[in-house]
Amino acid sequence: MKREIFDKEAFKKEVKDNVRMLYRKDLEEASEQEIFQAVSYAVKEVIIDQWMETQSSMKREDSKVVYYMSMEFLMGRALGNNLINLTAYQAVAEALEEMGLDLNVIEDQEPDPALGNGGLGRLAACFMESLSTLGYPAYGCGIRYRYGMFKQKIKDGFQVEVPDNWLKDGYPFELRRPEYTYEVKFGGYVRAVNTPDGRVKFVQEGYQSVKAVPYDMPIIGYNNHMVNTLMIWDAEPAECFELDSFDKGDYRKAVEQENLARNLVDVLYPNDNHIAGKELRLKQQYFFVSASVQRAIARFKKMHSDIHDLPKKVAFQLNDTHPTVAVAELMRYLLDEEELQWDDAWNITTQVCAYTNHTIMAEALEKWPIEIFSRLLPRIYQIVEEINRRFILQIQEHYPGDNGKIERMAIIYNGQVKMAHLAIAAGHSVNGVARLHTEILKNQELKDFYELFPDKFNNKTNGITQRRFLLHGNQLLAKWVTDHVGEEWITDLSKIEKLTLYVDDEKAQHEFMNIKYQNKLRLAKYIKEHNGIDVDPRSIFDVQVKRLHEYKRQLLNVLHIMYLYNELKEHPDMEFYPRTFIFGAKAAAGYKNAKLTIKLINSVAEVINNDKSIQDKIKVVFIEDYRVSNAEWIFAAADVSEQISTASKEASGTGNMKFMLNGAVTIGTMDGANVEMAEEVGKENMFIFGMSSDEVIAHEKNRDYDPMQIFNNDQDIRKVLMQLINGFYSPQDSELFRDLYNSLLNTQCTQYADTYFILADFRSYAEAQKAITEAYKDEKGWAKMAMLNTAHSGKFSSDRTIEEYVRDIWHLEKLTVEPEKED
Ligand code: B1H
Repeated sequence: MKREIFDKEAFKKEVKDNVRMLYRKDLEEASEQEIFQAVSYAVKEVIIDQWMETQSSMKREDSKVVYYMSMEFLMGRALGNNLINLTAYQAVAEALEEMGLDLNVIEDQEPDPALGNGGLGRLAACFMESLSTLGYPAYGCGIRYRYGMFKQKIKDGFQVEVPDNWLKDGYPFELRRPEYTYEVKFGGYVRAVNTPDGRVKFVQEGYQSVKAVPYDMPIIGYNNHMVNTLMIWDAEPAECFELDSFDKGDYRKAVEQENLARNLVDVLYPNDNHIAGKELRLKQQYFFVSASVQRAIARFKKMHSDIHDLPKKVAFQLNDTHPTVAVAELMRYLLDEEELQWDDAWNITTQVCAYTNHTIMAEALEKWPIEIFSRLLPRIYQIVEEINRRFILQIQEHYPGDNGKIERMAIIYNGQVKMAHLAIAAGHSVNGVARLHTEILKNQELKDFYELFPDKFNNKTNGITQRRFLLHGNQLLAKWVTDHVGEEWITDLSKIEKLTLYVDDEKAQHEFMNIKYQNKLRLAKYIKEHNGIDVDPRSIFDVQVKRLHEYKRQLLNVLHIMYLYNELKEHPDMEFYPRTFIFGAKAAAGYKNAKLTIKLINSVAEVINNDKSIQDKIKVVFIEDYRVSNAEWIFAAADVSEQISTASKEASGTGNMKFMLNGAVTIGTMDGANVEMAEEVGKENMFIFGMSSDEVIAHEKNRDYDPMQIFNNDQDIRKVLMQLINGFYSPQDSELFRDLYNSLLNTQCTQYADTYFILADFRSYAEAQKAITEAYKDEKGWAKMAMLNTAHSGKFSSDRTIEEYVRDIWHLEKLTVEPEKED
């Protein structure tokens, strides 16, 4: 018999006791936030037992551990998912109901821990959850930003950023671990010291110290008693590490040191696919990497005496280049603290480190000016120089006389440290995040590196956790799926394929679409509450939610809506199936065109939603503050999923998979993981349009794309673009959208007009949209298509992705956690 984790009565008492202990209140007096805290602490009790059991099993088995190093972990709320994974969600919901409390309302009190921007950070969160569910020992290593991703308010249609003070009420699912505090050193200089045994030692002097204090968060596996740890680092002034002997009594330095700690982890840089290149960012990187490396090695050394065994017990996965200083930090430790020889240290480092590339966008490639890098990290810079010197020798040996190779591949060149080159030279594995992306890396972006190190390159197509994005986010559909195929899909998503048996079954079709309808009602209510807009749940819910970026082409989507509106106005009697276009997107605070696109969407919404003459046939909704918690509802309610990036630009995408799992049909380009989705579900069950990545890349090479030709030859497009600059959507200021217009047509303003081929793909997009309407009108056909999408989403579980990382890169063993015997 399965052990009941929650004794209902005991749990109820615990919640009441917690309210008393924490707030000196009775339940009736407590606020919703206080009740959330009390419930969370009651849940934490159970977690702590399993957490301790897991840690002791890991020690007992002496398991190899992966350290997933990432500047971002976009966790989203924990309470609901913790309960789901403890298989206690229903029991707790009932217990609370008996106390007159609603679990949904309590869940809603939790702030979204948003320590990430978008896909890259959310992927890290899905990976952690899958690692626990699959039973693999892992630590996530990151930063405990005091302010996460900003909250987005929309004022007059413009985005306004509001700080996200997620820690203000205290976060119940974190645990401060001051016993694992480490010192991280910045600045100063390096002195070579002769040791008595005739060697040279390098010591950093005149530096400033920061104390790194970890907070651990539990990552709960599904129904398996496994609880891994996410360690996120806080910075504190290093009052107890004294300034080293040279600086004793230097008051100014002491103050500087204190200030360094104060703002180090204040805030997440809110850029997606774009590097700000700020000195503070490099400090953040070294800060959490150095602390994590120290903790990993300390843990290893507790159980092992020979540092050469490190690769047998430890793997570092670098989530993009952001934590790549880990390579040099590990080298520093092995050389300076362990006193290994270079070759020995290098051998260990390469076996431990592996690198994932997440983008080919040029503005996201990390390069640090050597002035900043060497000043901030003098010893690390020395080591990178030596890595570079040896790497160049290797290149010269391979390609004698080919200076082009050195120019393109060197780690340090033109006064910059190129982090991707460092990661590739120093890691044993380089992976892309979808097959197409990996091929582009091998054949274009990283061609030289692929030629030199073909064996390092491999693909790991991204995935998502079905526990959050179906079991928690879409409970109606989850239950329905379980009723039809059993509950195995929860831990083995490939089993969801059995749904194909039902795709022609009218009753099943009806039930499936009715669940979609219920989820649309839920979202419609949310929209009414937040936007004050009435949307028709019988209209097609056409959704684009993701970070706002020009390459993701939200602009193509709005331009098409403007075109449809023009059509409706010109032909009032045309047949038109009602559509609700739903957007959600945050723009980086300094990204002008992205912010202007948000304004355009809202302005178009304003005009169209208030035009009675079109009888509500089009509605446009911009959902404020798109984040993990409301995303779960949005995916559940979508009919159409917009995945319309310029082919070759979206490395993978993961939202695409969340929609597919929830039975939305994709309109998309052959980009990122869309390619593999089409392979799984069949192109006939998606709406594919636009140029291929090869075509895009060819145009970029030949520089032969001229959007002006399209503008001149296509009246509908011309009309839409004119509306950007004639005040049609901005009567107060007809120049408001000029920059968007210019981005499409004016080569004076951007190096290449229409960099993302919006006009080139417009017609093909419009055709695909038309085909969607036709398909939707066929109720049975659509139900079948939607079900097929869910049924063929099995490949896109992050469980599958993690199994591939384990098999090809990390080589971990599964751990079984035995529940402790009860007395
Ligand atoms: C992705 C980023 C990213 N790729 C720099 N690169 C950042 C780059 O703060 N920064 O400096 C932040 C984020 N994010 C995304 O990763 C890709 O665009 C998606 O296509 C992909 O699905 C996701 C996960 O692999």
